[in-house]
Amino acid sequence: TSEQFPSIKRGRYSHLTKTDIKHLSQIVDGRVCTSGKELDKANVDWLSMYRGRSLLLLKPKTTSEVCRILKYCHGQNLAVVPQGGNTSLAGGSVPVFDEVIISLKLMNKIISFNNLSGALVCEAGCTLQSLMDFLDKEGYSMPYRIGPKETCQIGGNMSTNCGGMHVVRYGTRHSAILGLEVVLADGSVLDLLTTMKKDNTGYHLKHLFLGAEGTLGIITKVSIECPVKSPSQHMLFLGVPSFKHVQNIFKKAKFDLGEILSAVEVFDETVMKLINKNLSLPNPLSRKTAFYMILATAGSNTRHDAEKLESFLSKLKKEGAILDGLQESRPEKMQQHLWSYREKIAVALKYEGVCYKYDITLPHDQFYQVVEELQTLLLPQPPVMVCYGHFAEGDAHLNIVTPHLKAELQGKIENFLYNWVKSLNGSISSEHGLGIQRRDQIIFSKSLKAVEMMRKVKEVFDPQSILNPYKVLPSKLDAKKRL
Ligand code: FAD
Ligand code: 2HG
Ligand code: ZN
Repeated sequence: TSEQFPSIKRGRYSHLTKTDIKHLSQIVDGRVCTSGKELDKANVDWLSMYRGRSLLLLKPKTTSEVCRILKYCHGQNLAVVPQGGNTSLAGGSVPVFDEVIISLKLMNKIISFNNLSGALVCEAGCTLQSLMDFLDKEGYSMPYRIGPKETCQIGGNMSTNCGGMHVVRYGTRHSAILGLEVVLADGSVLDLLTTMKKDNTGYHLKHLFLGAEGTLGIITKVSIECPVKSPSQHMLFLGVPSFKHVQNIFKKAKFDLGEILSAVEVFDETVMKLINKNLSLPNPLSRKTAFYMILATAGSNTRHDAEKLESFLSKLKKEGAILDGLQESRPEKMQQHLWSYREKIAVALKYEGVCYKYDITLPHDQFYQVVEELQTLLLPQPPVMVCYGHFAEGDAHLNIVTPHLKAELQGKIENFLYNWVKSLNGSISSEHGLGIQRRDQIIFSKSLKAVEMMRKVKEVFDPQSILNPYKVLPSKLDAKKRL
């Protein structure tokens, strides 16, 4: 069993031999790590919560190399874990035992871009930032934005179906995806790499890989539709007195800013304190408020957008919905300064010690109630608790921060939280996925029938279960226990 997960037994996979290492090294022309810092780093997740014991990291450069790796591992019954930027917040990207790590980092070429349709085709290991930079020069942009853009990769983004800041405008990864090239567990290629937007020929297989967290195949190429870079962009940073006002601002923004609205983010005063303290980013507003909101707009006509924003803001001021605020339209100030307040929250929290992270979808009315409920539950000494997130989608990032791990505290939180989310018909994983961390909790958001169908899908794509084992699907035992 794993030290970290005493209930998980190592699957009946082969143990890596010297012959395996030699063979696999030959496939990737010696681009391997069998010890050292790079391998150590690849064994540990971003939160330093999970540590695997893989003895081999492979760095293929082509689809054909990925095919040969998987064909060999399939034949030898060796388990593997695909790895992108290793920024997963669900422990999905690191081995649980000794799985071979297949890093996509050297598969980082842009293959084509169509300046008329906006279709971008690239290899899975391109970082989000590199694609943003490329598209910027073409007058286009990526349809999503997440904090670790310098490290996360498009293959990882698709595999987690990551959300981020612009879902309100451009939808989830399902909306922009045009096609994928995937290497299946047996080493064969599933070519779904179209650049067409419309194609109803049969089942939409590509969507199965979004959010599959590397359990159904290794994505080697991605084709996505990119929106044009809006010539008129604005950001509002607002100090808001109460959660009731947060809701009103969101509603007004939908009505008044409508088609130009591109982000609706919220965070509470504790988050602001931790940003100020741990990131040396002072409050950009002149007064402290209970909540802060970041709203962004992206349109095509500066004058129209400015008019809309002016009328929107004057209504909010009249109602007392904002106590302070600033508006920014200079691209470099928005990109390099204001977005940092939102994108680096997870980094600011990490300085405080252990973060119990919960990424839950809630009805908008109950978004902040989760903090009040937990504060009461954990009396007389509730730990530091913050809530922030992508308000438009009701995606609440609840973080409970303690200096050290406390299993009893975690048990108490989770016994309440998952049942509460279920009672509200919410989701226990809004955008981060299940990985190893939340796989057994799937049943709080999906029926047993749905889980059974997922297992069947897994069996079709990966009958030997060599791809990222122990992730996403619950252990059969746990599913029964909770019935
Ligand atoms: P990894 O972490 O390496 O892998 C993630 C999963 O995908 C793993 O299961 C892995 O096995 C699999 N995988 C990776 N590459 C491939 C591939 N080519 N083929 C098949 N499977 C693959 N997430 C959000 O949704 N929204 C956010 O706003 C957000 N903000 C974040 C902020 C911070 C500071 C951090 C650390 C994380 C954040 N995340 C967010 C989570 C994370 O960044 C995303 O899940 C991201 O999409 C992961 O990309 P990655 O390349 O790092 O993938
Ligand atoms: C974000 O939106 C990420 O910043 C991280 O999804 C969430 O820290 C978290 O809980
Ligand atoms: Zn998020």
